[in-house]
Amino acid sequence: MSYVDEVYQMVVEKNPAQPEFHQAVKEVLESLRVVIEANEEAYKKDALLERLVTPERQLLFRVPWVDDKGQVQVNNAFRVQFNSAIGPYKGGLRLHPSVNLGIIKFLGFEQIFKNSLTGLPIGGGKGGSDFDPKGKSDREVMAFCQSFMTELNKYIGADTDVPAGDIGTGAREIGYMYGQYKRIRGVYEGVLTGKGLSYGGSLARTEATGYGLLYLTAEMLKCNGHDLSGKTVVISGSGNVAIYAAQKAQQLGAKVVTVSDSTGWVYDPEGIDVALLKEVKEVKRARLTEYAAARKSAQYHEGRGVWSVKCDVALPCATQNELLIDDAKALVANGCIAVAEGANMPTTIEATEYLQANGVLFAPGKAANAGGVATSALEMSQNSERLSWTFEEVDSKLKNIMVNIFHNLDDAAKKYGMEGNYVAGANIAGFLKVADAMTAQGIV
Ligand code: NDP
Ligand code: 2IT
Repeated sequence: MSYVDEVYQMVVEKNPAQPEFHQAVKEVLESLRVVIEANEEAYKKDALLERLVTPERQLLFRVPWVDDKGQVQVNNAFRVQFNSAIGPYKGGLRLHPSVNLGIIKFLGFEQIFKNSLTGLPIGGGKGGSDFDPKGKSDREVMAFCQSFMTELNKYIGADTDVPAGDIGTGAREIGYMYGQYKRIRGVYEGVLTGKGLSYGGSLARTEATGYGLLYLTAEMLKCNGHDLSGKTVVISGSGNVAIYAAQKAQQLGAKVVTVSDSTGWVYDPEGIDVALLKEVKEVKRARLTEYAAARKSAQYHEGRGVWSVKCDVALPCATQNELLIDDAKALVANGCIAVAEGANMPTTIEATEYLQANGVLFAPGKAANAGGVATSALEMSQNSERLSWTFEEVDSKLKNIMVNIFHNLDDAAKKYGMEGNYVAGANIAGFLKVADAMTAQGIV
C-alpha cells in the first residue's frame, strides 16, 4: 500500500464517526499523491503526513449558561489547534447545532492549507460549539459567549491562537467574547478578528470573504477567456459570505438571481436586492420569507433548489456538502461554466469530479474563500502596529492576495501535470509551504 493510502486508512481507523474529517483528508491526500510519491521515503521517515493529519492539540469543554427562564443549559465546545508550523493558530468559531469534533477537525484541517495559500504567517485552527444562536435573546447569546470565553481564554492569545467568526458567529458574538477575554486576561490585544471598528476591527473584514470570492472567480474566468460581467450567478446561503458575494458580483456587472437559507430559497429574476437582503438578515435576523414578502419579483420556495436554476456561475456559500452529484449534473446540463466555493467543502468529492470532468472551472473553498482569513491576518497586522488602514487599502491588498492565490494554484497545477485542476493546485501549493516549515523545524 502506498504511504498516502496507509495514512488515509489510519485516519479513518483512528477517527471513527468523523465522515467530514475523512472527506477533507481524502481530498487533500489524493491531490498530494504525486508530490508525496516523488519524495516518499523522506516524508515517511519523518511521519510528515501522520503529523499533518493529527492536530497538535484538541480542546473539548462544557459551556454552562443560564437561559431567560432561569434554566441552566449546557453546550459542548471545541478548539482544535491543528498546525502552527507557519504561524499562530488561526481560524473561526462555528456556532451551530450540528457542530461536533469531526466537523471542527475538517474545518481546522482545511484551514491549514487555506492559511498557507494566503501567503501570510498564520497556522490552522478552528473551534465552535453546538450552541444555536438562532432564536436566542441578546442576553442569552451574551451569557453563552461569556461562559465560552471563560474557558477558551486560557488557550488563546494574540501570538498563540486567534479565533474569528464563522457560521453563527458574527459581530455580536465576537464583541461579547472579546469583552470577556479582556475582562479575564486584563490585556487589550488582537486575540480575535472580525472585531467591531470601534475596538480594533479592520475595515473590509465584514465584506472580505464574499468580495475575495468574487476577485478570485473573476480572475479565474478572465484567465480562461470569460468575463464575469453580464453573467448570471446563483448563490446559496444568505449569511455573511453570501451577502457580500452577491454585492461584489453585482458591482462587477453580474446578475445574482438566488439566495437560500436552511428552510428555503429565493429566485429573483430581476436580481437580488442586496440592501433588502441585508435588512432582513443582518438587522432583523429574519427568514428569507420576509425578503420574498417585501419584493414583488421574488419567488420563495421551500427546501433546496438553488442549483436547478439556469446560470453561468454557481457560488455555494452556505455549508458543507450542500452541492451533491445531482446538483452538479443539473448545473452542467444548464450550461454552468464555473463553480467557486464560498463555503468550506460545500461540494462533495463526487460532485467536484463530475464538474471537473465536464469542463466546469472549479475553485475550491480553501482558495476561493481565503479572503476572509487573509483580511483577518491584515487585522492582526493593524492591531500589532496599533493603526487602522483605510477601506481602500485593505480592499486592494485583499484583491492582490486573491489574484495571487489564483495564479499560485494555476502554476502548481501546471507544474505537476494537472493543468486546470485547481483543487490539486490549491492542495499542493498550500501543502508545500507547510511541509517545508515542518521539516525545517524538526520533529515537533
Ligand atoms: P452565516 O452564519 O453568516 O450564514 C450561514 C448561511 O448558510 C445562512 O444563510 C444559513 O441559513 C445557511 N446554512 C447554515 N447551515 C446550513 C445548513 N446546514 N443547511 C442549509 N443552510 C445552512 O455564516 P457565513 O456566511 O460566515 O459562513 C458560510 C460558509 O462560509 C461556511 O461554510 C463557513 O465556514 C464559510 N466561510 C466563512 C468565512 C467568514 O469569514 N465568515 C470565511 C471562509 C469561509 P440559516 O440562517 O437558515 O441557518
Ligand atoms: O473558514 C474561515 O476561513 C473563516 N471562518 C474565517 C477565519 C478567520 O480567522 O478569519
